[in-house]
Amino acid sequence: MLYPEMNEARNIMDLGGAWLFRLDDGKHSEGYADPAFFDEANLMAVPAAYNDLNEDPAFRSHCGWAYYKRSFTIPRTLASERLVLRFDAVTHYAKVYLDGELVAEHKGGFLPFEVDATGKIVPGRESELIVAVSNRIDHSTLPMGNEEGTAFFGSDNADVPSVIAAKAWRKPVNLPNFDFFNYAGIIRPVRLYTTPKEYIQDISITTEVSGNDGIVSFDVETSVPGRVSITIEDREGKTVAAGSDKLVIKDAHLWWPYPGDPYLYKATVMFGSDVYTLNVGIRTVEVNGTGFLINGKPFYFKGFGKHEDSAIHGRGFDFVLDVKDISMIHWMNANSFRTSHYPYAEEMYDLCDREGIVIIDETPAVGIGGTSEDIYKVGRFQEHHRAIIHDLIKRDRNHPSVVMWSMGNEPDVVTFPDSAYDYWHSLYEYTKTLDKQCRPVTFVCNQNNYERDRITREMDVVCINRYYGWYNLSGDMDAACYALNLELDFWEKICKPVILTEYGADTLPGFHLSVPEMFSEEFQTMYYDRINSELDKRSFIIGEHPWNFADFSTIQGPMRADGNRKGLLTRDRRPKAAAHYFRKRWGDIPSFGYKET
Ligand code: GCB
Repeated sequence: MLYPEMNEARNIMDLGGAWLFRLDDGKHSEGYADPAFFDEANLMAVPAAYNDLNEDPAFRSHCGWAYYKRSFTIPRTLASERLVLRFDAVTHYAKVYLDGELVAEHKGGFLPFEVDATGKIVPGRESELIVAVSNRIDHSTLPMGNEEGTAFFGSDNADVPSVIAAKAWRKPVNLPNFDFFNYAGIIRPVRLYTTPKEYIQDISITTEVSGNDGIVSFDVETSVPGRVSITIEDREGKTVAAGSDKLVIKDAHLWWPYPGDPYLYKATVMFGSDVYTLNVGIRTVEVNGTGFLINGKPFYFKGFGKHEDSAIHGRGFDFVLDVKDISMIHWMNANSFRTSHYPYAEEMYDLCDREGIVIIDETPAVGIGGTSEDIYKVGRFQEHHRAIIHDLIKRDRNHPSVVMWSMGNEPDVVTFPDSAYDYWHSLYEYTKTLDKQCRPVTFVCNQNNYERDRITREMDVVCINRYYGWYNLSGDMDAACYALNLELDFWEKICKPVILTEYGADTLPGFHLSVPEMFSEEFQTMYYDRINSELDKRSFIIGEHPWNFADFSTIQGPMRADGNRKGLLTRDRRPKAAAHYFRKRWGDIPSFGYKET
């Protein structure tokens, strides 16, 4: 799906701002509110997660539908245009009503959807837009919520009669099977954009390198058959290639990750009176033995697992924060991150293309499990998961920064290993069919019985989250390193590239100790230094992603004091001591050829 663009053929109107808003009162469970329902409404910022924008505790703990409303009128001068209403992300389920008519329903909180509103929105006449949003999570949603009555962090004393009774008595609650706050609402921009009546529907590009030349192949879908013409300009604005599908750029500049030059060409696609421009980065990606090659050279991932998370905005789109995060990524001499645990706002991918930051692009399939039954049999998420992978690749396939797809994070793959194998193997094969650029495909596995897990080893790159020294062997870094090495001996025999996609220690900024114990800044730095020394001895380890880039909000519970504190940065992006440690370490580690023998 193409990102909305303003150019000589297309216009954009932003529908962000202060909308009317009301949490469901229990009488509109189907997700529809009549306009009179808004008589007692609050004001709500769009885009934003609604949870932290009101001091009524119901906003944070809400479970179910919430309603947004606004009116708008667009200029009469747009009468001859095609009009498209686009939502970049509504978390997790949306019903959209235009002047009382249901015009769209969308499941999944982190990918865009749009409605052709030509004829429904009449230029010069006021339109009323109501959006019903559900934040419900269960075994049919991704991320997944528990249905057996226990939240991620809390055993709830399962066999105590009074606790059982209280759980049955309380009003419905979301029980996330994942460790980030379930922020909800219209979290990304809402826009109305125009195209000519005959228009460019979609564009997919693939890039190859042949000798010194770059070959860029375009697959352009149009609303009606017709001739497409394409030009490519270099950074100076000089046309370097022209054609209709396969364009050759002589002596091409390749796109290189930071600190190399992330060179971008500008492609302009023309069809009738429609025009769409996009950045094109020419680079190759492949796995070879235990190497991950970008432009034929072995790349070393230095970076993080991240979240879209900040004070007040929650998970709401925040361009200021994204620019700051890119700056901090550069400051720490990092070169990559994983979009843990859901696709991020498209603006971030655009920044990464321009800044040379490499992305592992992850779906919101987190928390698959958490039940004593076989989740692959009792769950109702399978079709949805496929649809998400399909839509994710359609959205992000043209970004040179995206070098690998992650189908999900930490599913249960050991309780029912055969079901897990069948499920993930077929999903892997499906994902492979969708990407013409043939990027590597993976999923990220948790600390489990790696001998029993049959599927992680089948991924193109083995991505493992490990907390030796934190959740197990807590504080004992000698034992932690011993255990880690036993496991790494196992992975060495698998002969695949391995990335440590998570490892970390909760740390309270400003808590200092002379003897490094857990939660102190000294422990966090020592923990990383000890683990990294082991990683450095293994040539098949091709990346290190500490967990997490910054502290972030989670559900309340006995394991979390003011959220997850494993950030190298605080939630407001101030460095802890470990951030300085990594800045120095990564300054000394090249992005390419670090472990070449
Ligand atoms: C994990 C999860 C991540 C958590 C992290 C933790 O394995 O992938 O979502 O936040 O552990 O800190 O417990």
